Amino acid sequence: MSHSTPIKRAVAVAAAAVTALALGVPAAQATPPEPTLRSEAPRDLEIGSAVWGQRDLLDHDRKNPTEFQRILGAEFGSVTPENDMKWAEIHPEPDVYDFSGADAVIAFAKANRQEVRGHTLLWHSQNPDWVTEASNTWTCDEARDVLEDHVRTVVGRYAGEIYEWDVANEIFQDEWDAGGVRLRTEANPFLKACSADPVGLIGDVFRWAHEADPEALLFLNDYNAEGINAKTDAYYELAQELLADGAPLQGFGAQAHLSLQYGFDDSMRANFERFAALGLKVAVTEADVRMPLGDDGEPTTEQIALQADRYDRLLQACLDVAACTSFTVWGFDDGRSWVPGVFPEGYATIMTEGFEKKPAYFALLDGLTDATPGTSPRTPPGLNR
Ligand code: 9MR
Repeated sequence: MSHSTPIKRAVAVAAAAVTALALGVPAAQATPPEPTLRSEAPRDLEIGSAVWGQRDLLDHDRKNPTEFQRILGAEFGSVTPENDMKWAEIHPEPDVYDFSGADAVIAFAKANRQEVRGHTLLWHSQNPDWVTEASNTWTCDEARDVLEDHVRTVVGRYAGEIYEWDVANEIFQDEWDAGGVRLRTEANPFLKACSADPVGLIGDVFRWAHEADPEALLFLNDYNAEGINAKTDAYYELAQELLADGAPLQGFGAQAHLSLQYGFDDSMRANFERFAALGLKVAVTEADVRMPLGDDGEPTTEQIALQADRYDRLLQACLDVAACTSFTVWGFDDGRSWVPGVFPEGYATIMTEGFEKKPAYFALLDGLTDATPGTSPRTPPGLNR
């Protein structure tokens, strides 16, 4: 697969030649800047990666970044804290907030002129023990008070520095879960305490977040939410209900954790379009494409090519829909991917453990290079750029 970027490369070569001439060195010696995902992205689309600040950014030194940090800054215009803003990390005890990991992500983003996607405020997973235990006895009012304090504190701390927030994450069960697609009123401690009116609580979480940071775009976010299916039908209904109720819902995110064991759902573009027709933004929020590997731990040539094709199709679905604001990969290198720890699969990201760019990386680069430059402002005014 080629990774030439004809027009921008030609411009870069010409510019480098002019500079070289001005400096009195032969043009042939001048090296044009390498295109990156962020340099090729249309103006109205952020290309992002997840990063775990607590693990990979605490030692960040602007003048002497690690190889990982250099690539993260060079390739991506947006970062999502992979774990640092989750309850267990940021609010480990009832009266204790630990902002160290999240602050490191924000500081890194500022140093590299990147946007930040906040993740996440209401989720059934990675909650601290004190929340899980208390949820067995909470009244709805008690749960609401705890959640409101958390949302106002966390969103308020980073107000003006987050362009999109995954407010509610994975709040619907899957078709194959007991009881089928319905709100997670058992697994989610807050929805459980307020199971008499979970939609009322969800709407209020959006209201509290909006009051704490009126500039951030507020999203619903889930996996298995790419195409049109029973789960996204449920989200489509919920979105309409929340909007009719005046809740400041502004976006729908499809995580896009794909596996080559399954086919690609071609209804992704249509799914994004129906949410966009409600007036919402859409986003690909956690893309990766995993696969079962052979005994040698290596993918086949066919798998490598198919992975590139899947990344390309995910990106195209976003590029095809004007309301798609961001395309984020869930980590860019296999060495830091969450996948091998959870599935008997791997090779899910766009670079190897040694940061070698895979065909999947070049598929994204080519797709961005060929995309029509956008015309809408990339972010609301006043953000950290
Ligand atoms: O990548 C995250 C991993 O480091 C955590 O251990 C895990 C805990 O559940 O969460 C992972 O990120 C998840 C994201 O927050 C929500 N969508 C699914 C992601 C992969 O599990």
